Amino acid sequence: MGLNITEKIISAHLVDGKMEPGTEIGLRIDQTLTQDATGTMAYLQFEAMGIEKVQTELSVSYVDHNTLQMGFRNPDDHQYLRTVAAKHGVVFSPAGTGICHQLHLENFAKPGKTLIGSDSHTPTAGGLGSLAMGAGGLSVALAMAGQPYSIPMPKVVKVELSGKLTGWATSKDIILHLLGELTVKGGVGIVFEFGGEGVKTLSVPERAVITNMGAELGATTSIFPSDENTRDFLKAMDRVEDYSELVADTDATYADTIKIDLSKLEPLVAQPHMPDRVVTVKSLAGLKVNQSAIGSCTNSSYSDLKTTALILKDQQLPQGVDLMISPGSKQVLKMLASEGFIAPLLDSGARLLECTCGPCIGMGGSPTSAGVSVRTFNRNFEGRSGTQDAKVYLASPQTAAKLALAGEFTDPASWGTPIEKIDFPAEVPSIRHLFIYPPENGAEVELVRGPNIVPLESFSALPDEISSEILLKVGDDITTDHILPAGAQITALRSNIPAISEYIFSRVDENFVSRMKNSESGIILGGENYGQGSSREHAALGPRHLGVVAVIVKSMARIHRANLVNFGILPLVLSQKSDYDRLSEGSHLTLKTTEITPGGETVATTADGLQIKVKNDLSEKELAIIIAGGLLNYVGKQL
Ligand code: MIC
Ligand code: SF4
Repeated sequence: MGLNITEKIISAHLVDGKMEPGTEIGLRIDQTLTQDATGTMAYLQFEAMGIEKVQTELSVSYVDHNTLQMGFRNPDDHQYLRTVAAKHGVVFSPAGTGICHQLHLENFAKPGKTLIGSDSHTPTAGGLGSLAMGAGGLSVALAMAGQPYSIPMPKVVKVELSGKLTGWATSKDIILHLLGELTVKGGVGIVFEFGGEGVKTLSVPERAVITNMGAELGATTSIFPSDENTRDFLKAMDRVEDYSELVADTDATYADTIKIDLSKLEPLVAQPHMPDRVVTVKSLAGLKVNQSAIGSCTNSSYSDLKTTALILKDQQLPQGVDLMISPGSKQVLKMLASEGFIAPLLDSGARLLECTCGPCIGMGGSPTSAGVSVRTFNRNFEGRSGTQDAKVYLASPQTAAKLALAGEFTDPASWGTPIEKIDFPAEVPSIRHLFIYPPENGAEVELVRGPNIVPLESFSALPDEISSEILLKVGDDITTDHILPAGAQITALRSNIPAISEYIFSRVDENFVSRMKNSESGIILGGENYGQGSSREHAALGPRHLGVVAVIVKSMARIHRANLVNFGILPLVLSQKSDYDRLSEGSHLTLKTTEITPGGETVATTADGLQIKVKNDLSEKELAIIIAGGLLNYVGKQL
């Protein structure tokens, strides 16, 4: 029987397990990436493993999130990241060089390779045929140490594209369409593999927009074949030698097939505050726009920004409309500059920001109170922009630029002739000399650790019995931004767990931390899709530091669940969802952890004798990790 692309890569990297959906598999990891906000922790953990040199083919450490450097914290973190990279054989990308996923696509990703990154949008590299997954920092540290990466074998769903995009529709509208159809829970346990005639009409940067935002579907990852367009892209990047063809066998099978006729799509937006609240742009005509932001790891490629410049050329933004543009990399910026596209951007009144995540992670660029901001990003969670009551809409660069110019939502039928598809210029400048490559022998490199780098805490093993109160009850769709908000002030504390833990759930319930501090331990009760969004392991580490022993929910997001396991917190699921209503904040639960079996059901008893059945989907190894008090304790003896 033939294999699909996902199965081909998995079978070539399979170290443990069988390719049966749902069962645990271990994969050999070729490449890793980290970014600064999750990276400091990942390298502290790597150091704790006592391995001299990374065991992967390539590991890269990017600095793109926390680049404001207000005070000593961020620059100290960056200095630590630079020295620890040199010491252990990791390539380092300094602040301002670009956004990790855009840089990785341009410079390092290869078809057929496995990549894990401590950032949930690592699947961006699926646009050129890598099997690229987001993971917690500790999982990435382990992969750097040469250990396999464990995941449940995903189901592979084919997304068959036919036809061709027309009018003002873009690849962003393909993924927004999918999000509208499948919702933010629609991809759990799934790899979306793109195929069909329509694939040929999409360039690698267009494909990467789709695989990037596939993360918002909750998918394990998304992947495109590696074909002539991939070859063209790698050639433009001056690394055609990295090309290899990778297509599904003609008799490959899939768990399911979703069909999309590209010619039927029109410009779409995701409304506040979820990426799946998708409607057509025209249906919102008349809604005033205060701000647009073009950039982020989703839409900051050369073609995205040149299109933007062509739309803004000889136009002037209306007074009071703020338009921010962040190129994805210095390569993109240099191409725009050499082709004369910076002046049209500046002359329109737009602001050119650094090549970083910027406003996407709340590093500046917050909208006005209750303002409407149209952003080309992948997330619009409440408060993430830094303005709690702002309304963020997610759209393509074309849509964001057109709506900024109009100062309101308009019908794309009135936008005139669409911008033609953009190819790379004949000469693509290289920025590869800006990366800092590690020396052959890192032993002599001196590690520099500023006061913001706080040593790792060691956690104790799981007690035989949990006897704790539910100290927080939350509803559905709690994101990691709810658990641990982003923004300059908080993100600067990513290497300091005691300090950052003060902000756990701070925007949901300001008394949660003090309730935790007044108790030995606590339980969190959640609804559906708990922990969706980012890969930040601080959303597990912080609660663990405060004494959370178990999270009991209706359902949970993949990366957050893995992070809970890594730090020894029990991820439990209510067997009867209706029990959610029988429990409240303050309910006391007793549960014998010695009775927990992998994939089994256990009973938790309330103070008044109510029996609540909870199940888990833990593998034997995951359970052993939790019992040991987390992954570092578990592997400590084995490495
Ligand atoms: C995000 O978009 O939320 C982030 C910041 O890139 C995160 C990682 C983090 O919290 O550091 C992600 O998506 O994984
Ligand atoms: Fe950076 Fe935003 Fe992408 Fe996260 S989603 S990596 S913050 S640009």
